[in-house]
Amino acid sequence: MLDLSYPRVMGILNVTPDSFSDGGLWADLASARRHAERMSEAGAAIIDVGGESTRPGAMSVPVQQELDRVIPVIEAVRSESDVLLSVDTSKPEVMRAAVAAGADIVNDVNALRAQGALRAVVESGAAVCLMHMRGEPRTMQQAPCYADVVTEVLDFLRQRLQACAMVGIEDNRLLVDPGFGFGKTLRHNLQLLDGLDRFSALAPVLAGLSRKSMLGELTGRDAAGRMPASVAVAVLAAERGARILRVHDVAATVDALRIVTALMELEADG
Ligand code: 9MG
Repeated sequence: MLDLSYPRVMGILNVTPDSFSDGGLWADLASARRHAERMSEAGAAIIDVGGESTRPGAMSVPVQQELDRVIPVIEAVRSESDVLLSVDTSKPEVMRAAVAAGADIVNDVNALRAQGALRAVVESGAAVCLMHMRGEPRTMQQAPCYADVVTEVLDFLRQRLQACAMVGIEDNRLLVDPGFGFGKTLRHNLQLLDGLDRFSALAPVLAGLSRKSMLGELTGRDAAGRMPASVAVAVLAAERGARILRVHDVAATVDALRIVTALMELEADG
């Protein structure tokens, strides 16, 4: 459904009161719609709608609350635009309702490990992004430890791809994501970025680094001041093969990725 021969941008639309960077900004329907429209006009190929924060320390919300947050937004954006929509959720009930409301992709930070999640995706016909997370958001940053983070994350994603294949989710519906910041230290995140090119052998790679705390650790800036570092790291990820960049700052990232794309086209021309 999307040409991934060059890197594309996924714009973040959190309809939550407590996300780490934009919590509360787009919580009412009118501002969520406007923000989706602006991101789409700025060149986002996908809008990722989330109704539960996955920041470190975040608590899970009840299914009905998540449904009440995301479904009206998905219905509204779908009724006025053809932009691809993904739903950021780990709950099978939300996956099913979101796809029925017009979502095209399930973006699951839990890689379809919840009971019933694999079935919900097979039956919905949606594409899916399988992300690696060690632990759960509430506790994941408590002393994460790996012998070899790249190999362990690759092994995990390989197993989740196999689980998808076994229930009949076709390869062309699958994306993988190493899960920057999800149960990883700064060093783990840098090792994953450095080794990102190894993930493309599994499936097209989605990378989410935008405004994350690793960038705060490196630059000393708060979330609002991390745009330049976010754009830089999106370019580095794209150069290492990432095909979808999940970002807050759509216009700046689209501009930067045009340069990566132009270089890719130059190389392809010989
Ligand atoms: C929901 N969400 C927050 N961070 C993310 C990331 O890095 N990747 C994906 N796929 N989803 C994310």
